[in-house]
Amino acid sequence: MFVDVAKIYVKAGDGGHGCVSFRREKYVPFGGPDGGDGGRGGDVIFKVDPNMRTLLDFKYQKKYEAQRGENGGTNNKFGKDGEDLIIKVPAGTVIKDAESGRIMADLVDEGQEFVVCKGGRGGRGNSRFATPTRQAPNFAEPGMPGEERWVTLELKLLADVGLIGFPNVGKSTILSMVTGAKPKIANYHFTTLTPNLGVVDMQGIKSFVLADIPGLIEGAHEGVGLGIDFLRHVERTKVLIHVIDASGIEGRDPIDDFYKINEELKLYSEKLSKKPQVVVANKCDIPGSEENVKRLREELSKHGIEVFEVSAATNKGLKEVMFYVSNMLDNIVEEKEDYEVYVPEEKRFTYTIRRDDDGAYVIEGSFVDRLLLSVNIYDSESLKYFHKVLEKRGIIEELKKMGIQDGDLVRMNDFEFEFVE
Ligand SMILES: Nc1nc2c(ncn2[C@@H]2O[C@H](COP(=O)(O)OP(=O)(O)OP(=O)(O)O)[C@@H](O)[C@H]2O)c(=O)[nH]1
Ligand SMILES: [Mg+2]
Repeated sequence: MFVDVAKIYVKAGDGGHGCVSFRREKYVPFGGPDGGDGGRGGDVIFKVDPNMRTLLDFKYQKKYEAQRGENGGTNNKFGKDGEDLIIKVPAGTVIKDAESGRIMADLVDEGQEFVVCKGGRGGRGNSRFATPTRQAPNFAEPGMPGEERWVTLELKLLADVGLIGFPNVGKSTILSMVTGAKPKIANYHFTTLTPNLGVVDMQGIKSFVLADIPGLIEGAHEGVGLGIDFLRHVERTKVLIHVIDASGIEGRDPIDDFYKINEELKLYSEKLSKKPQVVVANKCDIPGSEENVKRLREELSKHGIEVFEVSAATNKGLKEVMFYVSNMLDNIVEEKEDYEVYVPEEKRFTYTIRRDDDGAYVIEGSFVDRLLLSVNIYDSESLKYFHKVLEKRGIIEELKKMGIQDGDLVRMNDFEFEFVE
């Protein structure tokens, strides 16, 4: 099965929590703090695997989570870092942030890697909070959560040249004649259901990759026929070989065919419709095609498009096409992909302050959630540290600006306290 789009959930590992612990030694009644730091959570990383051809794996597994960091231990033992999770993808996979639809990475080269979610930092253990005046800190930091997001994966085949045209015009026949690929060929429409790739390797030319996609028909951009889904796979090509049935055996006019397909291309993507084209007038072994080739030549010379007289079935005229195309490839300057890489803001800890109906100052947000995890409200040292963090973050200052007075109530989730200057 050929799968070329997928939406998956990825989450990096959370950091391990710092540990609260005190040394216990024989004959030492009051040991110092010895709680170790938590380990870092593992990252989620995409990596190009040259053996993969489709995104089929992602049809079955949709959730990917890296390992969390271990919690810190007693005796200043560090928690082990979580292992990174490496997700293999085929070359040509575009990674998008599902929420914004923006491109985060385009993985093209063998072995190329991209960190899509960073693991959370481990929390510091209580031994790190010991100071000359705070010899027995009864609190530690919790680990930071790992980043998480939904991403869409889109496979865009890596081919230099694409074969396009109506169904049954002989695209797959051409691929089978000039490359080692063995696509299905038959005398009916939509024989080809998924893209095929082959390498054109002839003496005297630089080899290139040729892609054959399912046939297009009028209304393709609206999803008629196999729709335009497969046009994605010729987006990276540099040249299009537009195959036209010159025999007119199916009752269509070859010149009409040319314009109709180009109209569909344009409706799908302006960029695609501007790619250089070469026209292959195929099935020239069928009587009556000569006249059509002449008309095609006349018409397309207006657009500066070369028309080749071909009989793919008997392998006539194909070599000339491949030489011509290869020459075109040599002369096309590689254009830079013109998208902007989207780097989502790292999840920072945020908070807001507002007044409640009862006059209390309410502080809420992820910063508060995390801070409260590290507070031991039964421990005065811990509360002092807590107060210090509020001060450092500028929250006390902000409260004062809002007009807070001694004795006013401050509420953070379930935790309330009276403000004292
Ligand atoms: N007479 C003649 N028949 C040809 C020629 N090239 C291809 N055919 C026949 O045309 C039919 C369609 O060929 P395919 O290569 O499957 O066409 P396609 O464009 O890939 O078709 P779809 O995959 O359906 O879009 C087959 O029966 C081929 O044998 C040719 O040069 N001359
Ligand atoms: Mg085909």
